[in-house]
Amino acid sequence: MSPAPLRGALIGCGFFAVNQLHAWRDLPDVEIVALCDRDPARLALLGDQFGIDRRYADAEAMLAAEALDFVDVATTVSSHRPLVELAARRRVPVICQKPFAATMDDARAMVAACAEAGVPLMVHENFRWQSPIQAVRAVLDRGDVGAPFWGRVSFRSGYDVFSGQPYLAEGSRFIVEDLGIHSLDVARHLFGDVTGLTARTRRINPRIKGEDVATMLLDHASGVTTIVDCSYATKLADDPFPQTIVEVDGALGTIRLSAGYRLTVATGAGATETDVSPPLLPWASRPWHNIQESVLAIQRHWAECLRQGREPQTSGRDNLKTLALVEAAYAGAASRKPVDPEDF
Ligand code: NAD
Ligand code: 89Y
Repeated sequence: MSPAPLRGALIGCGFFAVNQLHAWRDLPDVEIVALCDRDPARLALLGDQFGIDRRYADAEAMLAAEALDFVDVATTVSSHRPLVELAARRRVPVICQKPFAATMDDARAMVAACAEAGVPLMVHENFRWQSPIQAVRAVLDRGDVGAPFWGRVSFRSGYDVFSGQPYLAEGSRFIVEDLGIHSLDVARHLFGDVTGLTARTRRINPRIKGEDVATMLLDHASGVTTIVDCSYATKLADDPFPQTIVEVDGALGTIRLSAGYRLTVATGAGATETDVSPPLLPWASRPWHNIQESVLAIQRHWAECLRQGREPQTSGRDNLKTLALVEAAYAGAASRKPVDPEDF
């Protein structure tokens, strides 16, 4: 007999949460039993769309009233710490969207609160779960190109992200905290932890407050050197949004994940080109389908880890290292000096 579905609740019924709710609905062993948003219109919209009748304007009230196996926090960053600490106090396992926290102090406090309460905590850091990125990782793991010595993780686009997420235009920080955070996590996933970082940032779009271009040079403990670059000011003939382009040079060959989800592996034995396009899930829409599929993958991973008592890949503890790279990038861009992520 299969076990009873995990009972989850979601807090924050905004722009991105709809993807999370679709993905939860795709997982037969999970049921979202309650929703929370302080905006009644958004709560009603998603409640009606997904047929979820137990609705709350206040997260504290929801956690007091519902018997939950986990809570999924899909709000923006300013509410992450109070909501994660609330879940810890209530001893409810918690997923928190990226960026996990606005400061390292907040992030450490959130990790400590969950650890002290014995509560699993995962950051919804989904880009490493995109199937094209997983395909690159699989080639690296097979050893076909030998030990990597150089890499590039690149995201360059002119896509208007501000219409769906207007808050992205308003903060003093933009691309590193919002998008570069994913690229930095992908770099960690592919090449390991980072011991040094040099960064340069620019703001090109005059209608936003934060930086929309960042170029970072990373030293990995593995000896690999990488470039992580991102831009929302790059106007291309074929905008690849939201594809991450990856290049790897290894001792025995190269990997290129190019626009159009083409994966080319070249070794002494010749070259192969594979189409690693993500599937278009029934509820997904182009060009977001790549991100949408990774939402399903990370949420499946969470459910498996929760049932098996395993630490998720992007646990709160793990994500402190990605967040430290974000802080290092801002500090390094301001000082124009190389920085050690350990200092954050
Ligand atoms: P949004 O502003 O559209 O939605 C947030 C919702 O949370 C709003 O409806 C708001 O009313 C609600 N909310 C805020 N604080 C609350 C609280 N304390 N209690 C109850 N409800 C509360 O934001 P969004 O664009 O959906 O982004 C949410 C998060 O998802 C952000 O952190 C963003 O960076 C992240 N995001 C992640 C990805 C990804 O691929 N992982 C993609 C897009 C956005
Ligand atoms: O918020 C961002 C994210 O996490 O993925 C893409 C995005 O929606 C805009 O940069």
